Amino acid sequence: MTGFPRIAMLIDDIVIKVRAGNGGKGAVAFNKNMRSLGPTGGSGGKGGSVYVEGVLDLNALSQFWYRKDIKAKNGEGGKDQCNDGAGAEDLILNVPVGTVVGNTESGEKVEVLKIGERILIAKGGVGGKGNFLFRSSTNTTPKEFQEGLPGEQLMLRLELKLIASIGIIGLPNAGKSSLLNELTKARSKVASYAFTTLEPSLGAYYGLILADIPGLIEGASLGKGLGIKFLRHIERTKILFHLISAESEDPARDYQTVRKELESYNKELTQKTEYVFLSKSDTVNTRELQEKIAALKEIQIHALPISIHDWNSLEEVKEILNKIKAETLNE
Ligand SMILES: Nc1nc2c(ncn2[C@@H]2O[C@H](COP(=O)(O)OP(=O)(O)OP(=O)(O)O)[C@@H](O)[C@H]2O)c(=O)[nH]1
Ligand SMILES: [Mg+2]
Repeated sequence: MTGFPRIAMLIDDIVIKVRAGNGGKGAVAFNKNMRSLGPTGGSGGKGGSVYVEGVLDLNALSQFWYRKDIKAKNGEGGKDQCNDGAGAEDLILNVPVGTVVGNTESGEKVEVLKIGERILIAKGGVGGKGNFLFRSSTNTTPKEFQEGLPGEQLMLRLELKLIASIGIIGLPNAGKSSLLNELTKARSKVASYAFTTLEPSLGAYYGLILADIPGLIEGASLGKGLGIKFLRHIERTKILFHLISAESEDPARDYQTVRKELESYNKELTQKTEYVFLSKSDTVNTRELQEKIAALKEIQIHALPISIHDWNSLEEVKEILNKIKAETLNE
């Protein structure tokens, strides 16, 4: 089988060469009609520019693994009969939101913060003038024309620094991916075993970005399970949604296990605003649910019971999201 092998690893730091298209060459042509002699060479079209655009797909940078030399098309040359050459299409490179785009030479950096946000990286060259534009009263048969200008070229470093507003964390199998999928259009893999999610995935709730983080277990900070390498993805999120499964024998212990791992990784993670949810609330009866909520209360944790099968509970989560969204907009 040919084609691209699947890249299992998340590409989050890559250097590529980017070249915008050159402007097309201006034409030299003359009218063949004996009654109206004169220059008719059209101008060249503009070269394609290169833009980056923010997308939700965290794996978007992997396209550059096999394609490190990116070039937009050149503008077409001018033609006779005063026809200008066509401009080349711009090239749009999809990068995950949260990508820092740096010029390796000048050190200049810009960050792609929003889905659909487009930033110009390399400008296409302007097309050259054809001889029609060189005509004058003193020069009625100009042979002059211009070459198109070259497109900009640069080396770009693309560095992914996740910028989700909310990180969804918890032990494996707590229902993190299911919740992300319910709240957004994301299709994060869901299954009834631990470590279904191997890479973080993103979803957008009306512009608010949620990150589903692979499950954490005791000892993650020492490298157990998937380890903690993904925690760096929530270093920049402001808010955590911490899910504890209602199926758990000891929800308070589950809560503390995850908090301990966060703390071992970086104390700052424990200072973020945290909303705690007792997930899969439909899997236990009301009495058991109350007991588990009470157990969490004993360690000063107010947990909201939720289930993907309970529409009302999801509405409550959405209310929280709406509130966060309103506050984010006011910042
Ligand atoms: N009954 C019930 N089952 C749920 C609920 N949410 C998730 N599940 C199930 O629980 C299992 C685990 O769900 P996931 O969403 O994959 O859990 P996760 O926390 O993302 O798991 P990892 O990626 O392994 O860390 C799946 O079989 C889901 O169908 C819920 O609210 N109620
Ligand atoms: Mg998952």
